[in-house]
Parts: sequence; structure tokens; C-alpha cells
Amino acid sequence: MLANNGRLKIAVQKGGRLTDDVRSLLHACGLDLEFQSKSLHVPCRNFDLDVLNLRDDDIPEYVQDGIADLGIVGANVVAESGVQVEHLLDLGFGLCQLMICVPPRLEVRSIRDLDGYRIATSYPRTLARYLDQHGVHCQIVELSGSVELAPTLNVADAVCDIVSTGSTARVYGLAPFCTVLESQATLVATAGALENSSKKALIDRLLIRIRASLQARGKRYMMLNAPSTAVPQLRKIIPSMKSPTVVPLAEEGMVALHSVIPEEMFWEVMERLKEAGACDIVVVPIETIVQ
Ligand code: PRT
Ligand code: ZN
Repeated sequence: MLANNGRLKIAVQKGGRLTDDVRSLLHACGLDLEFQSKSLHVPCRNFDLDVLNLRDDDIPEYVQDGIADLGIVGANVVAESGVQVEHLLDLGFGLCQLMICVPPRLEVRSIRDLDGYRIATSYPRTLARYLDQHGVHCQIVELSGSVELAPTLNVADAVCDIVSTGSTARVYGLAPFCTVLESQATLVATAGALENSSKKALIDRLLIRIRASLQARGKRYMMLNAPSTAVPQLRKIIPSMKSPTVVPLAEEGMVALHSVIPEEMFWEVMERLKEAGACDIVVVPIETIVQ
């Protein structure tokens, strides 16, 4: 049992699809954590926080019961667990969809056409809610794994499973038909942690860091030099967060422009910037943006 020592406890997936992104996020928040492969409990050395490494399916319940104050887990897992937790933030990774996929022989055009079919899934509650909402009656066949195989084995007529690229469904001859749930990794909290003022203060501090790290994702800091007469034209080209910073250079009539830009935008605008008079263009990564 973990000590209730006033430190924040955050439950994360110990080894799976979310693990690398979660650890990079915590690292980008400046948290000094040393993950050992087997350890359940990782204390942070420079913030009042302990990380609990768990199977993702256990995270919602640990958070609901207050064993962990916070958790990072797929929204699909939270939805299926049926637990009561506070949703704090979507984290922008682990993006996927829970979809009903069908073999072509089923010839379904609308959701109503699924009536009477057997659907295999590891998400029986989420699927049942969805079918209910649409007034469709199916037999839900609950499987814990290899759901895609169910139509081939004639265990079910269709499946409801997580789809990301869609390649697994294709390999099994299944076509994505409709989306039951859009999902991504989310930060959730136990209701109690938000009522406890010292815990809430720690959560607020952590949230500022997480938001700042998410803000910086996919952004670059660009610096360039140009004649001051070129500034109006350059401002039209630069997709800046707000307005670019313009500072005079020692050389008469020359300025430096600094701006935050979306990562993918640089190569699109680079030639136009040069044509408009920009030179010495430098683009560097950003770790954090606090707004
Ligand atoms: O061991 P533990 O219980 O902790 O992990 P797990 O095996 O239950 O989950 P894991 O690590 O596979 O996934 C963790 C979370 O990642 C999920 O709950 C989702 O929120 C998210 N996620 C994102 C995915 C996918 N993408 C994904 N593609 N989870 C599973 N898949 C599987 C899917 O089940 C199917 O088998 O990948 C296959 C489909 O992928 P595509 O790309 O072929 O469509
Ligand atoms: Zn799991």
C-alpha cells in the first residue's frame, strides 16, 4: 500500500502504446523520473509526485478509488470502465477510434442494417450504449483479444475494435463501417484530489507544465534577418502565433524577426520569405510555451 504522504500520485501505463508518449510528456514537464522496467512506483526527485506504473485497464479504477490522484489513459478505456473520474485534459497522442468493422459480404449501408447481427468486441459496454442510442439490436460477443478473427471463425458477423491506421482490419478482410467512439490519451483525476486544496495546488502546477508542453508540440522558433522595408511583406507570409518580434540590428536599415511557427509550415513559406528579402533564417525547436 502506498503511503498517503501528501504527494501527488499519477497512474500511467507501464508498458504499451501510450508509455513512450507519457514518459516524454512527463520529461518535457521538467519532472526528474527514473523509470526502471519492473518498478510499480517511481518517485519524482524534483516535484511532490510519484508515478504508478500499471496496466492501462486498471488506471480508471485506481483513479476513481483515489489510490492515484491522476491518471493518463485512453478515453476508450475510461468509457468502457464506467467509472466516475474527472476529465482534465486531452493530450493529443494515442489517437484512435473504436469502430464497427464489417466483412464486405454483410452489405450493410446504414447502422439499422446491423440489426440482428452478432458483433464481437472487447468493449461490450461502450458498444451496447452506442447500439442503444441508435435503437439497434445486436448480439454482443465479448472477447478479450484477437477480435478481428471472429468473423473468419464464425464467432460473430462483425467486430467492434480499436482502429488507428486501419491496416489490421484490412488484413482480416474487414472494412471500417462506423465510429462508436473517438479516443486519445486523456488526463483524468479523482474527484477527491480536486477538493483537497494542497493536492489541487499541485495538480494546478502540473497542469500549467503539461499545457505548456502540449502548446510547444509541433511548433518551431524562427529567426531571420531582413531589410526593415521588407517587414510588411514578411509579416503577411509568416504564420506567427501573434505578431512577430521585430528588433533592429547594428547594421543600419536591417532588422531581425522572431516568430513561433507550426513545424510543417516552414518549408512551405521558406522560399517566399527569401524572395521577400529574408536571409540568415534559423529555425530551432521549442520545449515549452507558457501562455
Ligand atoms: O498491457 P496493457 O493492458 O496496459 O495494454 P493494452 O495491450 O491493453 O493496450 P495497448 O498498449 O495496445 O493500447 C493502449 C491504448 O492505446 C489503447 O487503449 C488506445 O487508447 C490507444 N491506441 C491507439 C490503440 C491503438 N492506437 C491501436 N491501434 N490501442 C490499440 N490498437 C490496436 C487495436 O486493438 C488493433 O488490434 O491496434 C490494432 C489496430 O491498429 P491499426 O493501426 O492496424 O488500425
Ligand atoms: Zn489493457
